[in-house]
Amino acid sequence: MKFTGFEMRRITLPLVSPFTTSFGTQTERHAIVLRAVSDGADGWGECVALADPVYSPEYIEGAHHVLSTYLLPRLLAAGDITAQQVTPLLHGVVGHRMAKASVEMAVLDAELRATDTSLASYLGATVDRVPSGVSVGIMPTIDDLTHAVGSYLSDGYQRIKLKIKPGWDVEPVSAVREQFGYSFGLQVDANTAYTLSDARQLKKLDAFDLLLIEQPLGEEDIRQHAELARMLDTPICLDESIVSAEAAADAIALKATTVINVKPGRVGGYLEARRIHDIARANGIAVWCGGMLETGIGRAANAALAALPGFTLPGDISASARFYETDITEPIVLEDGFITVPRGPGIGVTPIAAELDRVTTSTQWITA
Ligand code: SMG
Ligand code: MG
Repeated sequence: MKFTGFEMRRITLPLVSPFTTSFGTQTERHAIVLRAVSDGADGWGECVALADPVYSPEYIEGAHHVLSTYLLPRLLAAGDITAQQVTPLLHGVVGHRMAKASVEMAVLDAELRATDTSLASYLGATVDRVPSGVSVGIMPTIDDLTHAVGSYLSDGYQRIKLKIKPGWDVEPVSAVREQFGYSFGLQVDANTAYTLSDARQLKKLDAFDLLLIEQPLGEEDIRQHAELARMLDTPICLDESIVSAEAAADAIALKATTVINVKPGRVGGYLEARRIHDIARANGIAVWCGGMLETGIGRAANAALAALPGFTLPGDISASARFYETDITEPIVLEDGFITVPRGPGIGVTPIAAELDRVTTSTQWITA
């Protein structure tokens, strides 16, 4: 396809409640919505970089800059392209995977819409709905936490993930198990907040039959994760560390991870995400789809990815309402604990013009 331009919108969506992780509290989601305009259909992409470089080196202002200055001009200069060519074309720019992922997503969506194919069937989805999990932030008190967990369980969420950090780990997990029992999947996510010297504390989590502990140590601590994995019964799941299929293959080979959180943004796009799924599956490693507080655009696309056969654990793909009062697409909804895999052309959802306008804080066009 030949792309004539990209519309980049900066958007701000208020969260229904503050979301606290080991690296800070968010009260609104800042994102970039990208529209690829072509000689065929238009395509939509979303950049999942956070406002600040606290989860990974990328942040929204930087993503905007690299998109407008480097990535989109290179793509527009390339002429006729396919989605498969986006990553190789942008290879000369180092890093910036979340920014690159948004470009590939918009191009892929346009391509699939033009051929009336859904992202789900293009990727190789084998199910029509995916089990839904919810990520629960660090709360001011244990009471606040159990109240939130109780309400998500009554919504029907099949799995609960608790954010943890030093000082907020064994106590919240124990309180949730005590109050709600063992009949649902429970896991924790530290977002790199620990070091190997915390192994004894983390070992205490073994008592609560957790599905996994996500990214306890630093992004680059692959060997130390392997050491920790030998000490714990709870499976280690890497998130931040897995930035590519190569990183996934290495972490698996080094036994640093027995489960992988796949996030398309973190790894540079849905095609790389599928590669990680394939590598993990070939190695008997379970994967699940992570979340970055996506709008309906990313949420719909993540549901398509999570429908691949290696995604054997519930993902962080919750309903739009978990974070947003009003989404920019038709809301993604929870039905009996599942999210329906969109089967329309491309990502299967389109932003509602008035809603998108309402949350847009600035718009920039990059043209050929
Ligand atoms: O989209 O449901 C979601 C958020 C899931 O906890 C979530 N994401 O490390 O996995 C993770 C975090 C990254 C974003 S925290 C602001
Ligand atoms: Mg995580």
